[in-house]
Amino acid sequence: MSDIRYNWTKEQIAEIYNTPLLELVYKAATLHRKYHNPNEVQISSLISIKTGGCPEDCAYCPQAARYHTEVKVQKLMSVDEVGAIADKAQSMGASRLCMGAAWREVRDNKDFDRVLDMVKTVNAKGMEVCATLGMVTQEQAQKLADAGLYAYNHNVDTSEENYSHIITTRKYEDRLNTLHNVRKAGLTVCSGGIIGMGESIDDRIGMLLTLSHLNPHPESVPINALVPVEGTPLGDQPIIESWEMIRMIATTRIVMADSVVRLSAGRVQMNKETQAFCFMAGANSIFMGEKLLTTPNPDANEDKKMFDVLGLKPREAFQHRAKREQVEA
Ligand code: SAM
Ligand code: DTB
Ligand code: SF4
Repeated sequence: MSDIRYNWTKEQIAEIYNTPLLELVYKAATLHRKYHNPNEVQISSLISIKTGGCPEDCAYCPQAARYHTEVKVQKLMSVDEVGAIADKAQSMGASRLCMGAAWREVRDNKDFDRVLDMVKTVNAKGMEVCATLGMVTQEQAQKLADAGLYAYNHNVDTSEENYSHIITTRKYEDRLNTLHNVRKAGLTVCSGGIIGMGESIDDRIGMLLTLSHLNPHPESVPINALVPVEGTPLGDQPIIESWEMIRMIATTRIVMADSVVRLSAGRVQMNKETQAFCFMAGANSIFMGEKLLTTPNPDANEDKKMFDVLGLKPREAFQHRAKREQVEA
């Protein structure tokens, strides 16, 4: 049976998720080696191009206007500012840059035109450019693609069943529609979710079921550990156990063998041994830089040290599917 499948059942994913941990990691690591170079981890950088004041009610998010957090609203950055941050990130080894805006959806206005210019500027540097701007229509996604966007990030975040407990201002279906629009515009898809929000194991499995039934699979799957932020409804959630993150990453690696699995938010809460275990289990990207969008991230020099200790090399841009073609040849 092919490793790349779009018809996993809930029972099959549950069986994988519940495999004894060391056996699970071994299976995931075996597939990881088949489809990816295990000595490479992509360094990505995040820029919050427009921060805070978001009308949505995502229970985890410090940028939602309705929650009282320490996030200060900042209007859309200039193209020059973004260009300068991209240069710095690239000099630190980043081959991908993700621009995030605290928007519910993209509107066809001057701000969007400016984002298109940002995309052109960063694309010209030879980096994979990703954007996460909320819901988009197919026409808007096409404009982003024409400007040189490589990927669009839009997370399903959790299972369909759990969605309304986390977000009420839009539906799961809206999320899937945007992913469809992005795919139709020929962009690569980046979609994953968050664990540690109080969801059940069934919800984690349900989320992977949704993602693995997308055909093609999202080329990029970020797995975030909740960063609990004071003032948000999930501000008091306990930090998840490292083992849960490792288990989730390994399961993701197995059900979407040739996707890039991103060890995303929550690394400040993890020691280097846990992160090494995540790389072993199939994670092949991290966000580097002092901040994610609004919350802290490990120190870049510490990350460099971790790469040295583990003998990891930064993965270059545009490597996707090269290995799969090799496997299938
Ligand atoms: N507004 C756009 C949207 O919601 O699609 C883009 C930005 S939004 C901040 C991108 C993703 O960041 C969310 O879908 C969620 O998965 C993740 N995220 C936000 N706050 C987080 C937190 N406190 N901990 C972990 N992940 C978080
Ligand atoms: C994703 O899945 N994680 C990143 C990126 N995609 C945009 C964002 C994490 C944000 C964590 C909370 C914050 O820093 O505001
Ligand atoms: Fe807004 Fe995105 Fe935060 Fe939801 S996750 S509140 S849509 S910025």
